[in-house]
Amino acid sequence: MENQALIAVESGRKAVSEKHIKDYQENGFVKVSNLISRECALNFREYSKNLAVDNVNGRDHEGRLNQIVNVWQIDDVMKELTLKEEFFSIAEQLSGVPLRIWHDHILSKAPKNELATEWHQDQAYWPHQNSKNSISVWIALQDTTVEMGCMGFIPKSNIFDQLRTQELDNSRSLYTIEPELEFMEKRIVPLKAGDATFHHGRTAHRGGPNLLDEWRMAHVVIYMDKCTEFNNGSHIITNQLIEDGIEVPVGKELNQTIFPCREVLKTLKDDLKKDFSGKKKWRSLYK
Ligand SMILES: O=C(O)CCC(=O)C(=O)O
Repeated sequence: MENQALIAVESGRKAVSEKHIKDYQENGFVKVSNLISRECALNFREYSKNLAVDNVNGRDHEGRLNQIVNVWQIDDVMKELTLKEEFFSIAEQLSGVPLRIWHDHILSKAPKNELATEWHQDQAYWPHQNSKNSISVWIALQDTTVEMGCMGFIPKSNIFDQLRTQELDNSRSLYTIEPELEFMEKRIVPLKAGDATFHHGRTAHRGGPNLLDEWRMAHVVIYMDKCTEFNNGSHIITNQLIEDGIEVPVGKELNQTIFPCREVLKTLKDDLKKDFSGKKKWRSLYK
């Protein structure tokens, strides 16, 4: 993508209010309106849609969701969005701890895709220990209504912090694992283009079916605690690092270059060009 014109990331906001922080701390998720401008969101929508449609290697989760992982390492345009410092700062304001980027992903749902991404928590899929505050920002790249497959959340479900992984194609999987969750309130959160939700790694959520004729495009950046350690679990991101010959010691901090904390963000872009030149491949596997 060397000659690709960059898309300016116009931040709608640089900080969140005390109310956002309180809501997030209470419920395990919060909606943040106007995280980026509408125009910026729509520009990224077109760009990322072309990547998703062209991406034959993007993982298709039994037809329900197409996912391109770590796109920021292989595409300079998307990197501008993923590395936006304001998102990082807001994630730290909400979680209240220093963080690192775990990975990003483009999550797209094809038109007339009637399959939901069923209720699940993210954390159980990750090879992490010592990470109690992981947080994802899910940015709507177009107006994302219920009909288009917006996200839904179970407030306070992050109190269940020991659950095993759930099946994304089974609407009852989460409830089978923790029956109490079936009776807890569900909140469906339609978003306008440029709005976002931030959710905790243990907050149960679901992406609805896309009943419309348009692609549903979202860009997601996941942050983990800065002190997160590798627990030797199998995961596409760490498996790939190991395959690339990078050391990932068990029980030690995940502090490799691709997991930047905020202090190194500014210097990162040039370093990454060096580190990843010649290694442009699509990496895509869920969670
Ligand atoms: O976009 C979706 O439909 C699901 C998103 C999701 O599961 C996530 O961001 O963790």
